Amino acid sequence: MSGMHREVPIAGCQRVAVRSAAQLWYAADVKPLRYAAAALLAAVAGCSFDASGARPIGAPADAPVADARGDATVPDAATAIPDAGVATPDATAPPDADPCPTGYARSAATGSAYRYATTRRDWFEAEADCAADGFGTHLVVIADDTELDAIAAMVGTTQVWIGATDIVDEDQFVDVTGADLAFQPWKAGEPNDSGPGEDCVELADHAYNDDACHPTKQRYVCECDGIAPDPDAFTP
Ligand SMILES: [Ca+2]
Ligand SMILES: [Ca+2]
Ligand SMILES: [Ca+2]
Repeated sequence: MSGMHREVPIAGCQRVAVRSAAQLWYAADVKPLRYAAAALLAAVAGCSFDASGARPIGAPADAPVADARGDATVPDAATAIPDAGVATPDATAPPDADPCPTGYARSAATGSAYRYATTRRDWFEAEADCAADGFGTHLVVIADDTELDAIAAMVGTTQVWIGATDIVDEDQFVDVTGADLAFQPWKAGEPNDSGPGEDCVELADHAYNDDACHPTKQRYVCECDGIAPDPDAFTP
């Protein structure tokens, strides 16, 4: 919903205004006047009024909706304004609650939160496990040297899967959110797509290597940054 209106609870007097406005819509035979009459009535009664949808907030779902010219149109379920629902802030939630799932530790250096998973999985299993943590979690996407250092400090020299792959388009590396891979600190001679092919990226001692997504099983790092993974980026 747009921010064009201020939502207020629909008190008794406002319900009457909304109902009257809806009746005016149907009674008036000059369409532009319908809009003006409804808006005026709602305003006088203290109702909030959604100018984009031209329906008083709280109006029944079958109340008329005006387009920009003031013509009444058939209500559309996709654009209909929810009836009288007013979001109430949760007064019990602390304002600085970390939105990331339990098990993630936030890095002051990068602003993201991470989970170092020590169960060995193939790349696909690892990405699925990260994504299952919640909205905005995925295999880590390393954006720059600062984040590289943060992850290296976490895993040492242990090889870990990260959220990068060229499985959809050989040699066109993307991250698991679907963006082109912006930061690519490859080891010398990598990526080499060795053997039957290597399409998934691991961090190995501070640099990248492409490795076989499957059946190679190793540890991995998940990141919580609020960005959802895009399966199209890693579905062959
Ligand atoms: Ca990141
Ligand atoms: Ca490859
Ligand atoms: Ca390789």
